Amino acid sequence: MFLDRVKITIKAGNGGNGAVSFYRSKLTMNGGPDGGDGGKGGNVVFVANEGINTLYGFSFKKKFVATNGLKGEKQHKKGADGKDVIIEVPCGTVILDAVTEKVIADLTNNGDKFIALKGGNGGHGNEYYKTPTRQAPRFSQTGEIVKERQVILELKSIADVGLVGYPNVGKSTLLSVISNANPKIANYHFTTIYPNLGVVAYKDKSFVACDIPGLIDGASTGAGLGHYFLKHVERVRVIVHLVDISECEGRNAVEDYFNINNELKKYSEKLSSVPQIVALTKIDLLSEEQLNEKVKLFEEKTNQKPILLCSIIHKGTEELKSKIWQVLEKTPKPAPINVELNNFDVRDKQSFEVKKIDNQTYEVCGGLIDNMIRGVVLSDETSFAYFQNALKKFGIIDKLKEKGLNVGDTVIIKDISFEYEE
Ligand SMILES: Nc1nc2c(ncn2[C@@H]2O[C@H](COP(=O)(O)OP(=O)(O)OP(=O)(O)O)[C@@H](O)[C@H]2O)c(=O)[nH]1
Ligand SMILES: [Mg+2]
Repeated sequence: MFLDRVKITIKAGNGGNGAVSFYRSKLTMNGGPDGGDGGKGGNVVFVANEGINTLYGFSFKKKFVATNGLKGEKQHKKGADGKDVIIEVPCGTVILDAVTEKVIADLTNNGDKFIALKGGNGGHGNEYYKTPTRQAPRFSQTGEIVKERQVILELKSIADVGLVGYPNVGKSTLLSVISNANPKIANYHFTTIYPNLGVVAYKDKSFVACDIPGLIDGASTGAGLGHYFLKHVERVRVIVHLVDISECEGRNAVEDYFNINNELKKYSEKLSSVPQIVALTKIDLLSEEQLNEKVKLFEEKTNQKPILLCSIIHKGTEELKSKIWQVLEKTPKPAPINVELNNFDVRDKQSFEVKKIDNQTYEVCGGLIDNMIRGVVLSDETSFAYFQNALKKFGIIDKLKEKGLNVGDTVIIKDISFEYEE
């Protein structure tokens, strides 16, 4: 199975909670606070690995979770940080936000790395909250909770050269002769159902070529299989357009040439502007005289200077490779795909929303609340006082009053609910 798009779930580790602890020893009964901070959660990291060719592995495993940071300990000990989850993907993987479908990263080269989600921060231990006026804080901060997210992995082709043409014209045969690929070859249409990639050695250089399923009339709008794979060809640097000059299937070579180009153009302007090398295949099926006549006609009608190929006996293949290399040398590698969303991992710590549930009940939620609540222990007076102050400071009380809050009404904030007093 060829898998070139898959949706997966990722989650960074939560931060560990800060500890509440007080120093004790035989000699010291009431030592100061010594609760350590919680550890940071692990990150979600994508790494491109040239040893992986497909997204196939993701059809079995679709959820990747980094480990949480551990809680802080007494004696100022910080909790251990969570471990990152490393997700290895093939070179040429584009990562999109599953909600907006915007590109968040393009991992083209081996070793390219992208931290998609950062682990949650650990909570502060009670030691952190010690002040000259508050010598013994009995509260700590909980670790930051990180929500799971979904991303789409899309595999774009990293081929330098794309072989296109009608079915059965000999694309896979050519690929098998010039590269290390071993594609299926047979005398019927749509032998190739998924693109094959092969490395072509040329002098002391090499480049990557791919064939795609044969194109037919209407391919640009979905006929046949080619349409689905045309997007792979959009990023190649040169197209080798194969035309069966023997016309052994009853079609006309000149028409074939224009039809395929038409489909490429209809699919996208970008595709039709990729430099093209035209190669005429199956020349061995014609007599010399027939061949000369057909080639002459082809050249006149198309204004092209095609390469004559008989892949099975390697005729024309060296000339083709050299021509491909000449074009590749002049054509820069495509720029990485533009990242459209730079703040995929930005967490909202500022917004809040006030909802009126009924005449005497209000609820407040949002990123600001999630963050603020981490430092609150209801049973602790100082902690609760801090919470009430924060509600005023951030304008939450004003907003509640605007919505009609009166003394004695109930305010619900996460799992806390209290009666409002002035
Ligand atoms: N006589 C002759 N036959 C060839 C040549 N190249 C390929 N063939 C034959 O043409 C048939 C189709 O070849 P493929 O390489 O599978 O063609 P394709 O373009 O990849 O076909 P699809 O994958 O179906 O689109 C096979 O039977 C090949 O042996 C050639 O140069 N001369
Ligand atoms: Mg094929």
